[in-house]
Amino acid sequence: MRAPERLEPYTVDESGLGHLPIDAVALVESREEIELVLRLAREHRLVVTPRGAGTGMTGGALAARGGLVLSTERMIRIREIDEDDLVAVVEPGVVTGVLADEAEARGLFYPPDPASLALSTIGGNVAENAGGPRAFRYGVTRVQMGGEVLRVGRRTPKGVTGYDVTAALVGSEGTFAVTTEVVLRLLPRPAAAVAMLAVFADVLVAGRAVSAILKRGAQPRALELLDRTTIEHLRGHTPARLPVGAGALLLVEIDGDPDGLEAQALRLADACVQEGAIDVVVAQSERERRDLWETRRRANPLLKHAHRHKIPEDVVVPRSKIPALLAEVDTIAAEERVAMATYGHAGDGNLHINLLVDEPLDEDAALRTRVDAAMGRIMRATLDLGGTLAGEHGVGLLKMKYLPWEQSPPLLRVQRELKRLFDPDDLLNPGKIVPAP
Ligand code: 2HG
Ligand code: ZN
Repeated sequence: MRAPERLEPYTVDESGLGHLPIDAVALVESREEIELVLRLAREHRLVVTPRGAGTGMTGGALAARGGLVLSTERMIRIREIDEDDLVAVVEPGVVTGVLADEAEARGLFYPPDPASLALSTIGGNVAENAGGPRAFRYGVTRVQMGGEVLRVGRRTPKGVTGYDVTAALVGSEGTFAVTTEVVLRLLPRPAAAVAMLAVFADVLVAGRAVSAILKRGAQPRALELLDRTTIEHLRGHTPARLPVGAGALLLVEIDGDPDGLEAQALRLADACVQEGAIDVVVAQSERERRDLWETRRRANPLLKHAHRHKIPEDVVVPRSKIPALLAEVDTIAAEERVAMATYGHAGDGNLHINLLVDEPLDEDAALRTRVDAAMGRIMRATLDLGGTLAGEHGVGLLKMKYLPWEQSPPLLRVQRELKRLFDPDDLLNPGKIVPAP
């Protein structure tokens, strides 16, 4: 389709990078149609940007060089859920939460839970290595096997045949290939889960508590941190009531057999108190537990709603360095006079530091300079602490210029060569991830 008003939704994502113009959208419904589009694109030298639901945070689905957007939103079939071998075979447009519910209805479990799970699709999750709170226990999105034309990976739990091409494809942000079908591993559904909120007066104490709690042997499936600014944005707009006066919260969840779970919850609550929590509130019902997670998932939309610009960071540091990073973020925010809200997957050392700006950035050069300086300083601090610049949002357009700060010239060269191997004409989502030399 080409009508301008119908193209508009395909020119934007959740990165805050604004609208990038495109020429047309192809709404494909099958693998054959994807093949056809890609063949025509090659013949006519047309640039193609694959797209799932457009919930990405770094511009992976934005068409950096215009051209055609290839949307897989209509490929929504769950082809198979194999309850014996614990695998699901799905089309790329299947919504993450739909697959999770479908698995749950059969006593199974699809762990990845990006905050956007009600909208985001499996194809996009695979392209971006989407994570979420449960990535702490279960890891970010990985697949066992890719498309039909180039079928990589395996359906078995184990297998080492050849190079790990699957690993190169997953997280390639639509720059190597378009996913036509995905095989995902499922798990048996944990019998029960308990969630609790540990309340801290100070975010640095909460940050220190993260590694201390884990060192005590607790094995939660999610361990999230929310700072004061985030809490104040959530308050009054979410199903769960948030404790008044909290300087920071840790949202912790354990799962397993109901028998042992209560004792485990008590030990965990005790560990939080030992490590400085002033209070611990345990969800008393499944409803309260779900409300806590719904509350957590609203952080991104509510912050976005409250500010003209919300520039998301997705850095990761070794857990023990979380307090150092948080302290540095406070210093940077004060010195550059840029407001920030920090929350995220602290168990993984993965923090979303969001720069919040209320004035129009493109009309104020001095403000732009301060925001850029703040971003750069957060990246530098992360790398100085032994961290990495992207935990689960990909590199896309937003982080591209920082990649050479983290990765050596030989490593960047290898990645450019991989891109050439998969896409010799540079037609597939060009201008992303690895900057030109
Ligand atoms: C989350 O964890 C998402 O809520 C969005 O990854 C993060 O708003 C963000 O920066
Ligand atoms: Zn996240």
